[in-house]
Amino acid sequence: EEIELRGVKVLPGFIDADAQAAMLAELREVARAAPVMRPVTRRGPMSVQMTSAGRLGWVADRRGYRYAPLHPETGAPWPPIPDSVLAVWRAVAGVAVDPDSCLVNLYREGAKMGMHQDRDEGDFSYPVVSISLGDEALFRVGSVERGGSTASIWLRSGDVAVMSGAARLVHHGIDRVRAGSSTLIPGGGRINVTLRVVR
Ligand code: MD3
Ligand code: FE
Repeated sequence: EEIELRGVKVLPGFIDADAQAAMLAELREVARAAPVMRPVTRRGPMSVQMTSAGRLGWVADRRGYRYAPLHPETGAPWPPIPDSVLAVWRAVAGVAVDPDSCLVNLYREGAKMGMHQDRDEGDFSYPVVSISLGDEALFRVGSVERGGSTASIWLRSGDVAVMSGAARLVHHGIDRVRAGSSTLIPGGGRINVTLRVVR
């Protein structure tokens, strides 16, 4: 069944266990070609580690953050978006265009992500699609304006979320990850994959 939370559509268990394992194997290849980094923003080092696939990756440093065509440490182009990931976008995004960015967020124990908006993309009429793998995470959604009330939901391995329309610009974050709630990822933790049309 589909759950709607402040306009965010959550599809629980959209990806079955076998497909999750296959996707994880493809993501391991992404991380081999494009090593995960801990972004450092003006607010300091993030607890989430990141890498990307696709034409553009999300990079952060003291100068700010932006989409870039090359991995900042290897200087190489980002690897292609895995087929298993692209298939999820094509099934749920509802647009004819493929994503040009696939951000891979790795949450090891204790990692979280503060409330923010995703507004570094050029056209907010395209959706953002998010895939959760591994440990469960408490996802919080607010509104387009800063502050105000919020609502929360646990995202579990295999869940897919689609943010489109008014929900595309809502504030959101990950409050905490429940360590040991999944055995999918060796060493524990959570991976979130987000797909975007950046242009
Ligand atoms: C709502 N990632 O990468 S996924 C991000 O679990 C990000 O790693 C979180 O926020 C994570 O920017 C949350 C759910 C999500 C992703 C993108 C959104 C919710 C969103 C974009 C707009 C609105
Ligand atoms: Fe976000």
